[in-house]
Amino acid sequence: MKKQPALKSTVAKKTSEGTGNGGEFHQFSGGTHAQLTTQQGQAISDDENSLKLSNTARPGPVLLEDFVLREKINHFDHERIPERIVHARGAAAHGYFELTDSLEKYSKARVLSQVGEKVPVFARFSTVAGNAGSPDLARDVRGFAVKLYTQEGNWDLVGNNIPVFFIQDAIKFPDLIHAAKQEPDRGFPQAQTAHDTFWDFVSLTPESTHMLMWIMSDRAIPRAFKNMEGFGVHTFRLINAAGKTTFVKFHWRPKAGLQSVIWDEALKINGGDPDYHRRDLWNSINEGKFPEWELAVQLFDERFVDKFEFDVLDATKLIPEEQVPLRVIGRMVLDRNPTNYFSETEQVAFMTQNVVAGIDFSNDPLLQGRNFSYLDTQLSRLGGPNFAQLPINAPKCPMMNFQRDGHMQFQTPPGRVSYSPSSLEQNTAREDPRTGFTSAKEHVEGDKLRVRPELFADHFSQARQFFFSQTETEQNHIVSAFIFELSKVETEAVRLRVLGQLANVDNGIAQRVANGLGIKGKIEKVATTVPAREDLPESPALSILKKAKKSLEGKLIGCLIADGSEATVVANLRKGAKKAGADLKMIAPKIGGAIAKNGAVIEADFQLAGGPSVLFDCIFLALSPEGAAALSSEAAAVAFVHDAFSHLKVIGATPDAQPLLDKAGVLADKGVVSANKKGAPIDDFLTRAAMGRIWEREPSVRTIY
Ligand code: HDD
Repeated sequence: MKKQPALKSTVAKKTSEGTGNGGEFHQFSGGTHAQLTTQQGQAISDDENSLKLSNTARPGPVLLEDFVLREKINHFDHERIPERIVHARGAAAHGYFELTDSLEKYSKARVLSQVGEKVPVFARFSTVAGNAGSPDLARDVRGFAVKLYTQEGNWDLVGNNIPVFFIQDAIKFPDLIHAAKQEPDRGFPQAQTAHDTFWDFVSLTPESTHMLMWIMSDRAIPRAFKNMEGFGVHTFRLINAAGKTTFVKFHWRPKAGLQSVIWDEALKINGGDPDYHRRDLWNSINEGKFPEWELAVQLFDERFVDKFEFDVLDATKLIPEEQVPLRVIGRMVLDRNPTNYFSETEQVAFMTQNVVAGIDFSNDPLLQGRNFSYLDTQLSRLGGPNFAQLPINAPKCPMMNFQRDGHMQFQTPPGRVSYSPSSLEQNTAREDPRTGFTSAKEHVEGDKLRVRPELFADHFSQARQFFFSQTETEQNHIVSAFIFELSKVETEAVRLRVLGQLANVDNGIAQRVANGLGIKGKIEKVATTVPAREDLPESPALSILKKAKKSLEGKLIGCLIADGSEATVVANLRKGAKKAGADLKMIAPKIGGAIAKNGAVIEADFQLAGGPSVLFDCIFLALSPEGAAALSSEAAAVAFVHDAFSHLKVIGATPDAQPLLDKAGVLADKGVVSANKKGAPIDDFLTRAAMGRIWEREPSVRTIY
């Protein structure tokens, strides 16, 4: 990047003629400022007007000679690079990884064996199907990619927030993505799987069934990036100093706990704040509430591989935590927002093939294909083979080789020698088998064939295990999601085929979805070679709700105010929220704030129409009788309360807010915390809100099929 020259110029009245801004320089900050220059460093005298053959009264033609204009427009014309074919929509942050438990016995990688060493990281979270400008709350898998700049080179753990994948072999990836992205003839719908091509493909690809259960679950609509688990998905290998290998799966576990939104809420957040997730990440870091995850591993050997019901190299299967427990070995903290979105978040190039000595690949055919794809895609996205020199991609350890030249070569390698072996110069870089990357030794023999291993053929058992490991509420949400998605599918045969695949998981699930779609008649199972096993034990670790954290830490409370609200109620709520670690936001009819009963101004963070309750985890109505009366005929206020109720949120209210609760159709339950005498039930509200949503309310606000 070009450095701004140190040259300073003092602001002065512009004396030259013909400026369009009253003859003055633009000057907003006072004092001195850096000189604006071209890319070539020439100082710019006028950034407001192109060079014209002109007189002061009328503009004449613009002159081709104007290199300032041409350079500026030319650069602008080339500001975009191709967005990622998948995971185009993303947000990222810097931070560090710290090892807390050494895996030296299993891996010679420094990052996995030196306890206490802090390794810089850059983590990017993303949706998969949507284009770069699509909303954050699409129902989708979230990318969870972490670049660890270790002292032994970059290690990229390019994972997702779901531990399994749609397909078993990389050769199907282009088909999967073509089916999921906007349909090629019409260019829509984007950022969603609720359309014919996606369901057509997956209904003909039974190996997707387990993943479908996950993406129809609330895992696909997380509350925030900080509330997501991350998974390396594939089985990798660790290699220790003696060359012994151990299989490993990587897991990121969020300190803030798992949390998701409700589907109707997701739909509305996409309108209310399409940047909901990236804003939350940015704000959390800005406010010093650094998102944090534990890194945990599942370690296993050949003996486990032989006895496991499925193939550990099949990316559509997971290994239940109950079978191979997680061992926590470190933590990742994200504590710095990017300085520039394009330079860092857009130009970062994650690649599965970036591993360091001590970590190795397995023969998972999906992983093997990925190892080709990621380097290849960077070449077209970043324009040439020197993208690793971009600051965000460059390793933070010494890097020396004889790769030379190419587009955008920023280095100036000295000397005559750009090859190896060589003898002309001292101290040229050499390979070293003792310290260098070595692959796990493996004896392989067989026929050259295009086949899938036999153990890969069971597509339904873990789908079934996942469904029945969920709470009743979560199962209901999965069923509703299937109904929603399939109701957007126009081709009846596709809907029926999906039901036929679901029947392979469980007849009951298929029947519930059919009921919700209004499809009558017997569901025809799609033929399968391996029926679902019914003997796999439930795995509570697969449920979000079974391990949800009951806390207000990091949550957002939305408080509705209007003229006449009591300032002390708001002050007490603020105090209580702070103590609970939550953030309190004020929503008022006017962004200028509300005039409290005592005449003070209560500042607003949101204007009512721009601060719908979907943006908050729970709401409080701090209203006076006049305020409640006025807001009862304000559709946005009624919707604010009604939505919070139907999204099962805890609602706190001053007694005077009752008319608004009534207008919004709020029925008394344990999540509606309203004092019936003077005073505000702040403590009760905060205690109740910390417990999370009121799941028992759900059957009273929407049909459960
Ligand atoms: Fe991929 C991007 C995760 C299968 C090909 N992938 C990408 C990103 C994530 C994943 C998180 C975004 C990285 C970023 O933030 O820049 N991908 C996965 C996971 C998979 C997976 C967890 C299965 C376990 N991917 C997969 C396959 C292929 C690709 C099978 C191709 C054969 N993925 C790509 C890609 C992308 C990508 C086309 C697009 C942009 C990029 O790489 O840098 O190469």
